[in-house]
Amino acid sequence: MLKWWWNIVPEAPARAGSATRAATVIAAIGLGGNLGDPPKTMARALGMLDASNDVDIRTVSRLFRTPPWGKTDQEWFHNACALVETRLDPHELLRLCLDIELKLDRVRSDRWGPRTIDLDVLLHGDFLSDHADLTVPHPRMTERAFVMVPLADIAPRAVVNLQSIADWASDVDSEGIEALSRDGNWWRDEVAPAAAETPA
Ligand code: A4P
Ligand code: MG
Repeated sequence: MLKWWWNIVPEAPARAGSATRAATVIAAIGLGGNLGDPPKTMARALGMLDASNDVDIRTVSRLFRTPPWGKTDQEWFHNACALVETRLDPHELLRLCLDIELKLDRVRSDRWGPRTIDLDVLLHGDFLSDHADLTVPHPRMTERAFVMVPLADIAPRAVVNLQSIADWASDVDSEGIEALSRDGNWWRDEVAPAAAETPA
C-alpha cells in the first residue's frame, strides 16, 4: 500500500523519459465511452487489462455518468478510473491500451468525438513525458471533472501538477456528474469470469 503511494506521489526527482523495466509501478488509467454499451465495454477493457500477465487491476473507481466535455453536441459519457500495478513501461502500457481499444471496436474519427471506449494513461509511477505520442501526466487531466472526480475516489492524496487530486476534484466544475455505482466492483459484475478475454 505504502509503495503505491510512493509511486504515484513522487518523493524523488522524476526522471524525464525514463522508467524502470524490472520493478512494478502503479499507473492510473482513465476509461470513458459514449457509444454502444459503455459500462459493458469499460468492464471488458478492465478484464482484458487484468488478464495481461504484466498488469494487475488494484482499485477501480465508481462508475460515473458525465456530460460531454470539449465537444458538447454528443451523448453523455460513462467514465471511471483504475489503478493498476504493472511491469510494463509507459510506452508498453499505452500500446496495450491502444490494442484493447481496437479489439473493442474503437474507431478514431473526430477529436473528442463519440467513441465506444477510450483508455488514457493518466499517470505512470514518477514518469514524466511531454511527447505527443505519450504525454504523462495526461494533458488537461486536471481540468476535467470526468477524470478528476473518479480519480479522487481511488487516489485522492496523489499529487499532480503540484496539487492533490482531491483538491483538483473540488476545483473542477462537476455539475451533472452522477455516480451510478456504490463502489468499484461494478466491472466484475459486468464480466463473468468464464468470459475473461485476453488482450492478445
Ligand atoms: N497520447 C498521448 N499521450 C497519451 C496518454 N497519456 N494516454 C496519444 C493515451 N493516449 C495518449 O488519442 C490520440 C493519441 O494520443 C493516441 O494515439 C496516443 O498516441 P485518441 O484517444 O485517439 O484521441 P482522443 O481521445 O480523441 O483525443 P484526446 O485529446 O486524447 O482526448 P481525450 O483527452 O481522451 O478526451 N467528455 C466526457 N464527459 N468524458 C470523456 O471521456 N473524452 C473526451 C476525449 C472528450 N470529452 C469527454 C471524454
Ligand atoms: Mg484519449
